[in-house]
Amino acid sequence: MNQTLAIIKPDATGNARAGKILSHLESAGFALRAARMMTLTRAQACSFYDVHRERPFYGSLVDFMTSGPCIPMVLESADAVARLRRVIGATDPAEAEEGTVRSLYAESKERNAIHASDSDRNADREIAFFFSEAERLG
Ligand code: 3AN
Repeated sequence: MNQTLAIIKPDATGNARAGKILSHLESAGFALRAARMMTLTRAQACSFYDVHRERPFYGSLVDFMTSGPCIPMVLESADAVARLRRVIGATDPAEAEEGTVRSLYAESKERNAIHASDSDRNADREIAFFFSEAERLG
């Protein structure tokens, strides 16, 4: 068993999709180990997405991610990082495989409903960004 970080993004909390997405993830076999609802500050969003600082969509991404509440969560399963990436689908919902979270609930490449860590190393960093050891092991 290992853990990964997901974030239900502000588009999904804003259009009442958060519960459906969480249910989808639990039905796909992930155990919810920690979660909270919060509105990211600009400093938090900039830091979280620092790897994308040079990308043309960075400013817009930070605007979107601070536009409303999001729900960071720790999910656990065997092969959690790769499995969650498969379950959420491609970044662009138009390219996401049928039945994936993004094909069902995302609006666009930017407003794409959910984030998931893309490597074990980033999962460790992203989990630690939002949750203390006590919160995720409790
Ligand atoms: P993923 O979330 O599938 O790992 P990344 O890491 O390439 O995708 O991008 C991080 C986030 O940046 C995406 N979830 C999306 O919200 C946003 N993003 C990526 N590409 C674009 C784009 N071309 N236009 C607008 N936003 C984008």
